Amino acid sequence: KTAAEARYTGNLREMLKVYLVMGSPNCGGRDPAAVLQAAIEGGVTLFQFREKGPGALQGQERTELGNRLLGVCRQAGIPFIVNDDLRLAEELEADGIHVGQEDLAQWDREGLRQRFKGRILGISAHDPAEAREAVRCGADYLGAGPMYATATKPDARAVQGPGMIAAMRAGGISLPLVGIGGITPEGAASVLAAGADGVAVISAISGADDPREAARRFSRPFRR
Ligand code: TZP
Ligand code: MG
Repeated sequence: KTAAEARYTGNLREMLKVYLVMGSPNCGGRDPAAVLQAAIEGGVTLFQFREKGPGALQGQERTELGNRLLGVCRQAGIPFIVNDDLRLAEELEADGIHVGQEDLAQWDREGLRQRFKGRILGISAHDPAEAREAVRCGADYLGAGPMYATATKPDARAVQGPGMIAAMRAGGISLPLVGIGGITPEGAASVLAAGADGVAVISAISGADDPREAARRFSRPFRR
């Protein structure tokens, strides 16, 4: 078993509860490692490094930041997933990869799954047909969105709402699943009620004045 396999064959549904997605452009000039650390203290259960958008780091700087954030995750015992960049995921020995439908189109199904064998494979889906396709690709979990209006991803598809998750569940999609897009602590309840295992969040945590408290608010529904 690889280190990633040994560590993260755990319960993916549990890990997906409060899923922080971010990169340096989302942290308002603060050190992303400090933002991540605070968010984990507040209850983040999984992290995705998504270094995208205006001002995103490239090349060596991007790799170095990834490595630092990986270190924070390892220290805290939460999985570290890379968005889109398969080579970066391999270079960093990330615990998984998350790809969109556009990225998926570049790969034959078996190729992508084989390449990340033993690691977490997340795939975005915008409707039940895309969800079924993601399942055929061997996805371990789905990201469904956008739940609500978002300013973070300018090329996001039309808002689907929590109803899309209910439609996926009704259509027989039983895979671990998170909602994404414009989710606030208030908006999270409907996403979970629709059948999501958790919520994936960028701005409501990484852009918050107090990322620890923001993460805490997202993790509250899961405490008992
Ligand atoms: N995919 C669909 S919406 C979105 C992504 C990456 C952006 C989510 O960001 P925020 O700030 O939580 O709306
Ligand atoms: Mg993508």
